[in-house]
Formats: sequence, structure tokens, C-alpha cells
Amino acid sequence: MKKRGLSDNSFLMLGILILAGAYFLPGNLSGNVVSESESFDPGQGLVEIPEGYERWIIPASKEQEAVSRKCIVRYRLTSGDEGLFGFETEVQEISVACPKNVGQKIEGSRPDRIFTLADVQSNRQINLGEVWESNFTGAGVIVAVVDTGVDYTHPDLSDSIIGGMGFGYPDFYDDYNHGTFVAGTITANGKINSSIVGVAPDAGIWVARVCSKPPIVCFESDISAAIEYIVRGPDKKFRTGDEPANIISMSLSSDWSDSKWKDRQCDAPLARKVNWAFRHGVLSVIAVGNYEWTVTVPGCAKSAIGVGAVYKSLDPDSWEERVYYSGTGYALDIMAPTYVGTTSAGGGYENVGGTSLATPHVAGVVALLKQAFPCLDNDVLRVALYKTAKDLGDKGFDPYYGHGRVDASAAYNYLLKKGYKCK
Ligand SMILES: [Ca+2]
Ligand SMILES: [Ca+2]
Repeated sequence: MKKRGLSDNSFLMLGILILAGAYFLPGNLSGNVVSESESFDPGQGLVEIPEGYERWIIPASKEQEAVSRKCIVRYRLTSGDEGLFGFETEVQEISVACPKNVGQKIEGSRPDRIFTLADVQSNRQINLGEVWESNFTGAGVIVAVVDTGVDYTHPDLSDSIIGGMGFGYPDFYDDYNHGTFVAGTITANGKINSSIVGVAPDAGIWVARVCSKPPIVCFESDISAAIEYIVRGPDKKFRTGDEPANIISMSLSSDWSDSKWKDRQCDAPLARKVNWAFRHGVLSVIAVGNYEWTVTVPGCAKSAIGVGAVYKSLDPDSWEERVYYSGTGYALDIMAPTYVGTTSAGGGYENVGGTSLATPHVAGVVALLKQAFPCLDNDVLRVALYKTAKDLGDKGFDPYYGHGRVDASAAYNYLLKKGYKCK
């Protein structure tokens, strides 16, 4: 594991990129929130709130409230501190009739703090709005996460995990966290908190475990075997319908690169494997690595969408700054946010960074576009992402920001305007 401020670890083959979270910004996402107060009519049959819990009342949603006058009572355990990331607080919810004063601020109360996963703020930054409003949330699309495995028992992930395999490992359970971070960014569905969702919350995840627990080692042979399996499926034949996925999200990197800074691609064996997969219809979205002087293998592969990291930004009009260690060079393609909250192994949540967490944002956007335009070639999808990315840094493509920060709605509208239709 690579932590911010620590020296780089050298792994035997390929190391995992990961940076432990530096900060977490809670969002007040529920708007007009009021606390329990004496004006709440106890005759309305509210649940007994267990001792030590604090109760908050919020409208279920504007639409729901208008129809049914239903509210959500959210109560939470407030003993102890709020936890480094807020997620250590236990939250329960129940639906009740709205009190008369809901929506009014009650003196002495403060807004309920809803902590975001994977995460609502970064989803806004990559502009998912119009894609989601058009009902594209990844349904029917499967992304292969090639990583440390995934905690498939996590309540925010379990119904999204459609299967998996260990390559060099007996199982695909994640006993480290990294793969669970990645999977949550793609598809966490917010069971625990309705404000919490991944980029493509209805997408399925197929898990390829290719890395050990710490000290993290991911053998190239295992990664190659996983890619091979994803492309050919168990019958080892191309395009027979048993292939688990046609998108790969791979937050793996080496601490070396055989490409020069000005090269737009590299020629390492694993990069060739990625290009081979692309020729057979599987698009790989890969981190460019956390070494600011290069784009590492396999993210430098010509066919890969190489993803760099910008800091999460809460203001859509603000400057989006690249994370200082995010890989640079002409093989960098696109940027996405990092330092985001996501799922962690064991049913928890963490705030984490690195190009590892930027990558699944883009994989999630690809899943949305695949649902919207299932007949389009991967090349067309890639071009749409590049052409519509929000330009950052020097005008046009540059080796520090690639084509810019991914913009999901802009890419979607670009393809719509091109007149593509898939029946
Ligand atoms: Ca097959
Ligand atoms: Ca630029």
C-alpha cells in the first residue's frame, strides 16, 4: 500500500495504488432537516428511539412527501465522537407521517449530517445528472473489477456482485479493502443511506481477485489470466456469451514504465494483453499510477482509458486541480475525482484517494454509456469521453490533465446529437 507522504513501496511485480484518505467533507444533502422537538405529536406513533440515539426527521423526498406526507425519521447513535469519517455512527430509519412543522428549522437543531459514499459529491463533479435522469444507471451492464477481490457481503454491494474468481487465489473475497473501494465507487447502491450511491448503482460487478493481502503483490501472470478469462469466458472461445464482462476497471500499476514521457503508449506484455482484450471487445479503464513523472504499465496501454486524479471539488465552477502525484505523460487520457468516500471490506466505509479511486469513476461512466448505447464500438465511446471532457490545464490535450475531467452528461449528449441509436 502506498500512503501519502510515505516512500514508495516496491512490489515484486505490480503494486496497487492507494492513498489513505486525507480529509472528508460531510454533505448536508437532505436539505430542510429538523430535529425532534416538543412540537412533534407523540400520538403519531413514532417508534421508540433506543436510549443513546438521537432522532432527526426529514422529508422522505419532495415527490413522496407531496403525495403521502410521509417522512423519514432517521435516528442515530451519538455516543462517542462522530468518527473520523462519520461512518462509525449507527443510523436507522423509519417512515412515518410528517409532523406539521417538517421543513422548518427548529431553534437549537442542526442539519442531519449525511455522509457520502463513492460519492454524491464526486458524482456531481463528473456531471451524472442528465444520464441518471434519462434512467441510465448501469442496469444490465457488468464491469469486471480486477483487484484484491471484493467484500461481496457488504450491504451496499452484495446485490451487485454477480460472480467472480480468484486467479492465484481460492476465492474472490477481499480481505484487504482495495477492491471493495473500487467496487463501491462504481456501484454502491445506498442501502444504508439513500444519499449514498456509486456512479452506476445498477451495474453488476464481476470480481477477479489477482492480488494478495499486504504486502500487496499482484502477479502479472494472474492479471493476464484474469483478462484472458474475461475476454473468452470459461469455454475459452471468443464471443460465445459466457464472457463475464466487456468493461474492465483496473486500479493496478507498476512502479515502472517502459514508455517515455512523450510516448502515447507502451509495449510491455501486460499492455499488449490489454490491447488484445480491446481487439476482442473488452475496454479497459486503468489508473495511470501515482508516480507524477510517468504513466505506468498497464495504464499506458494504447487501447486503455488511462485515468488520472483531480481533487474532489464541491463547487462545479471551481478550478479542478490535479493531485500532485497523479501520473503524467502523453499516455494519460482523462481525469476523475479522488479522495472520496466508498465501501470498505467488513461492511464499512472509508475515505480514500489515489488514481485507484479516480479510475472506477470513469469505468462507471463507461457502464452508463454502454447501457445507453449498447451497440457502439468501444472506440466511439472513448472518443466521446475525450471530446467532451472538461478541459483543464493548458488548452486542449496536455500531459498533466489528458483530455480533461470526465463529463458524463456531456458525453451522453454528444452521442445523442451524433444520432446514434441502438435497438
Ligand atoms: Ca466464451
Ligand atoms: Ca488541457
